[in-house]
Amino acid sequence: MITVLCGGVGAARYLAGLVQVVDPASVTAIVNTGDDTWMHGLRICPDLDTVTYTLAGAINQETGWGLGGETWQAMDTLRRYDAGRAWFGLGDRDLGTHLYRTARLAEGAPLSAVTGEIVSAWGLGLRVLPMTDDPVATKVTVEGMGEIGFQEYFVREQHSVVVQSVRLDGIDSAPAAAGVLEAIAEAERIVVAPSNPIVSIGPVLAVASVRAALAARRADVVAISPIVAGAALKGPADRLLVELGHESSVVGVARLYRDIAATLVVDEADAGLASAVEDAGMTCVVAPTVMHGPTEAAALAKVTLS
Ligand code: FO1
Repeated sequence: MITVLCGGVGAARYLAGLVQVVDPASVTAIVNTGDDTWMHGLRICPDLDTVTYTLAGAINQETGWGLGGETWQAMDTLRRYDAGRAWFGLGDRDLGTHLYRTARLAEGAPLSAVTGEIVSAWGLGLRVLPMTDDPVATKVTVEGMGEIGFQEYFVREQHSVVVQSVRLDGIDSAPAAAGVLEAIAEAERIVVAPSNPIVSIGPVLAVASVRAALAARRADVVAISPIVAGAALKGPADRLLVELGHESSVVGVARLYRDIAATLVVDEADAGLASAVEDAGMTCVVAPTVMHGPTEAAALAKVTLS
């Protein structure tokens, strides 16, 4: 069994490679839910949906979120009533997922059960679990604005504002979702996907029982650096690291992960920092980590399993 800690796009690409080289039934993805939000009255779980849609081959390839072949008629109607609400786009096809999830949660089903239903309806063989069934909300304190929700920071402000701190509302009392701790305890290999260490992997590691379970398996945990040559391939991870006092480099990533992971996979572009990663307390493996497509993703998956 292989267990993967996941954020959104980078994790989804890694998983798409992994299921080419191992039986999908042996894979459990534990996914960040700190990005989750209420929008237009619906419960939105962006990272869970990005993982699901990517593995189903249904993701919008251009954006990395939502479904391909989208139309936007519902948003046009919403804009007619109040254009100010339309900064967060829900496509007509994607809406079905949020309607279903919101209805099932209102019926009392836990998020992990609803996620299982959605994943199986898309015909996927792997197990996808939210890190917790409790609502956890990533909040960002931004220069000149105070504290705002994660999607307000990421989408409305296009993450072009200066972040002073990040708070995970609800994390202190959040238990791991059913199956999460077992998936960590029983896996032969645990992989930390190349996702944002602060706002994607950070919330997963901040679930106290998850962190303790990982620390107990440290020798078998392999992380992939989402920082290549000092920069994030996608999103604001590099700026966020610096704004919050970390180093935007594979060494900065190693310092964040060294307590829960023994090994860090870094890109060939960072081969020169391998000894600094080792000095920071992690075994360093140098390999191509940039996933241009399925071939590179499968090759990276093999590296993390070897
Ligand atoms: N990202 C955007 O940049 N603009 C959007 O309007 C937007 C809508 C959206 C709807 C559903 C969903 O699952 C994701 C969506 N995202 C959107 C992506 C999302 O905000 C972020 O990529 C993640 O939260 C960061 O991992």
